[in-house]
Amino acid sequence: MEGEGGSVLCLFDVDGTLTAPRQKITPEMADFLQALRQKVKVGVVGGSDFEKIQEQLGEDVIGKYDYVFPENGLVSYKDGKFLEKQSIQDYMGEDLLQDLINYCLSYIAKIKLPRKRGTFIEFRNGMLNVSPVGRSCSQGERMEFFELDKREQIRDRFVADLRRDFAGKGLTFSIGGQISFDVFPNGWDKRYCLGIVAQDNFEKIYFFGDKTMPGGNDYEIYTDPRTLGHSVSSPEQTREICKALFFK
Ligand code: M1P
Repeated sequence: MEGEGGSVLCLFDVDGTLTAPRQKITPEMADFLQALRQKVKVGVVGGSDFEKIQEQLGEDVIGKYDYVFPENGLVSYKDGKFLEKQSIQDYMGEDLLQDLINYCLSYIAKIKLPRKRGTFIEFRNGMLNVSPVGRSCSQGERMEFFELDKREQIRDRFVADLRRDFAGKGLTFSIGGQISFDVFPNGWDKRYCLGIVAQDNFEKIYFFGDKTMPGGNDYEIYTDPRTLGHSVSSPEQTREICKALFFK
């Protein structure tokens, strides 16, 4: 409960909002969220898959938060229990899926980068995650690609070409992290989790995220009329805003 009034849910993005990108949550932030849970329900909604969210938020992540939504909520947990998951292959069909995978692999094969590693496409339940450098890069290689990408817009150009060549196929291309972008059916962005929490009839749903600009993977849920959106630039700012909202 918030103050004296109605039922409240706070939904948090993970990377850049609760943690530094792809890093573990700090003990201070983890403790703060448990204190917040005494006042409101707390959920996390990340673009990453369950394993990465678990690495970042802790082994017992589903026991620590009221809702855990990996992959934008295409996989869902509530009160420590698995709820449901989607299947991108069932939804898209093998034909379109393979056209997309083949396109991405050919595109990546034609880019010369300072370094390439492995896992260029990660196949998840509700999305494909595509990384030109490869997800198995080290932290140093990740930062090297991220800096290069800022200068040369490698992902922006890749995504622009995909949007042009897959126009009308019902797909969304979303840049949420540092070395990759996500591809999923239209509507399978972070708003997807709002459909799941709707059954719990919250009076207010706050959302906190850092990629809230158009094209960012928090944009849709941040601007959705069902949420009270807050744009943050660091975990520290997330904590300060929550303190002002819920601990006064
Ligand atoms: O949560 C934001 C993004 O985090 C990762 O991105 P990257 O590895 O590029 O930094 C990925 O898990 C991505 O799917 C996710 O959107």
